[in-house]
Order: sequence, then structure tokens, then C-alpha cells
Amino acid sequence: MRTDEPIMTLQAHILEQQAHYPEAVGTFSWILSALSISAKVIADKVRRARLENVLGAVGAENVQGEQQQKLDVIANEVLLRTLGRREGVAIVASEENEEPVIIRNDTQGERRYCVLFDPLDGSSNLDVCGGVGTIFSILRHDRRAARPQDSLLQPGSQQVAAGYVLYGPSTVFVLTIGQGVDMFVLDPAIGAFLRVERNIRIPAASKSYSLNEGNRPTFPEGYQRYLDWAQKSGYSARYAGAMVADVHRILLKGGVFMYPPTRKAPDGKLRLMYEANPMAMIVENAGGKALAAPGQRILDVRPEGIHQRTPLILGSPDEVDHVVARLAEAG
Ligand code: P6P
Repeated sequence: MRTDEPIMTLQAHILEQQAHYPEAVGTFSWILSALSISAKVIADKVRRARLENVLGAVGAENVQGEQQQKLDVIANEVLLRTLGRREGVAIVASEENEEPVIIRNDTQGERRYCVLFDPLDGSSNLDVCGGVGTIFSILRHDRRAARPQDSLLQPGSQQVAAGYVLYGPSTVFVLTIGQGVDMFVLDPAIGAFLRVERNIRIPAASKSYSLNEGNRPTFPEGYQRYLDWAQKSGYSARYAGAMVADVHRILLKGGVFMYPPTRKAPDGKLRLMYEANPMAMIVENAGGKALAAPGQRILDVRPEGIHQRTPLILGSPDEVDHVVARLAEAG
């Protein structure tokens, strides 16, 4: 952070953004504030996980059929408890809950919002002290929806905000509220997220790709063709096994992240509503591209279920174009 810049906390940034909307009464800002508090609490629990013996699996599967980690449950409860108290929240949907949680179902009054999240993305990295994160997406609650939960099934282009928290060597909060993408780092000495970068722009190109090459034998032919091309073109491979860590690296350094269809996951593995959509909003608002397939923006996909999965290709515009070109060659 430049020493000639004023110290701007995340809370002050949220209020600064609110000032651009004269009609705003603060309910949206309070939701962002709840996410900031949740991030601080989760960061502390992640740091202390081994000391407090909360690593490892719970011994149950979540709705995704994945082994639930103890910290998945803890992080999920922290978010449910902080968001549940915010007046502006109508519905919360989590990777860890099969059904959405209807917090408020009134049909009149102040605007309300839906908050969707993956509470601890990449949690299998926890046991080996790898990067993990929280991903969130905020939609306006649609009171006209036939059922309250149907209000969630909006395309990603309708998001009013999206962001993630990366629990790494430092705790980083990345947020977009419709225009630019801004980055904050937690200063544990004062317990505040300080703004360190404004209006991040993703590099147009960078010879780096990120995907699980262990699945290569079952990728569609176009992805195989891309990997052959990239390896002949001097590309590096980087893969953290946690979407937040991989996407954050690409946001700052450039490159392309992919989760193609595989035999095990024919629709891709990552979830549209609370992984692909928020990351697509961030990447596009930073000048990148985010596709479910060639010619299909992630943000245009019309969701049919809150846990539906999607393939994805996202990152530097030139690098996404290289992938699309190889997929087109394969026909
Ligand atoms: P694979 C973590 O489980 C996750 O949901 C994402 O964070 C990550 O990008 C992906 O799955 C990793 O999946 O199949 O490569 O282990």
C-alpha cells in the first residue's frame, strides 16, 4: 500500500461506495459488513485449526457427495449466524446446505437480498496448510418469485456484488460491487481489512494454465489439443487445487483457469451459483473473460438448480481465446 495514500478500511470503502447510491439506506452495506466479520472469524479458525484439533473430515458427506471437513461446518455456521442477523438478507444458500435458508419472507418493505456462498472452498487443502477460501455472490431478492427460493435462480449477470476471501500467507478480501475489483488485506494488529489495490486489471496475456491434468485422459479432445499446444508454446502449469487460490493468482498475474467436463464430472465439477458466477463477475470486471463453453458466458447461464455444476474457462482474455481456438479446431 502506497504511503502517500489515505488508510482506507473495507468498512470505509463500503460506505464510500454506498454514497454513490443516494437512495441506499445501508442494508446492502450491512451485508458486506457481515461478510467482512465472517472472514475475520474464519481466518482465525483456519490459522488455529491444527492447534485446536479441528482439522480433518467430519465423517459425513455434504450435498455434493464430498467429505465434509470440520472447518467446512464451522465456517458455514459463522456465515449463517452473521448473515442471519442482517435486516437486508431474505435468503441464504450455501454449498453445505441442501436447501436454501429462508431468513425473511415478507412481501413489503425494504429491498432484501439473497446471499450465496461456498464457506470454505478447497478445504481439503487445510490439512497440508494450503490456500483455502470463501466465495460469495449477492443477488437482489425477487419478491415476485413463485416460491422464495426461486428468487435464487437468476443468471450471474444479475449479481449486485461478488467476492472471495483467500486464507493464505495473508488474508485477502477481493470485492466487486458492479464496476471495479478492489483488494483488501487483513491487518491482524488492528483487526481491519485495509485497501491495498483499487480497480485491479487482469493482465491480457500470460503463458500459464491451471487445471487438474490428472483428468486429462477423459477431457474432450479440444482440451487435449490445447494442452499439446500450450506445452509446445512454453507455458507453465500452476494448480493449487483450490479455486480461490488459483483464480487469485490469475487475477494478479494472468493466465487461464479451467475445469473441463470429465467422465466423472460430465457437467464439470464447480458449482455455477456460488463458485463460477462470483468468480466470473470478478474476472470480467477486471477485464478478463469467463466462459462455460465457447460462445457461452458463465454470467448468461440460466440456472435450474442452486447446486448445478458447470464447466468453466476463465482468466486473461488472450489466454481464454487460445483455449477457445483449440476447442474450435477440434470441432
Ligand atoms: P479437483 C475444491 O474441492 C474445488 O471445489 C475447487 O476449489 C477446486 O478448484 C476444485 O474443486 C479442485 O477439484 O478435482 O482438481 O480436486
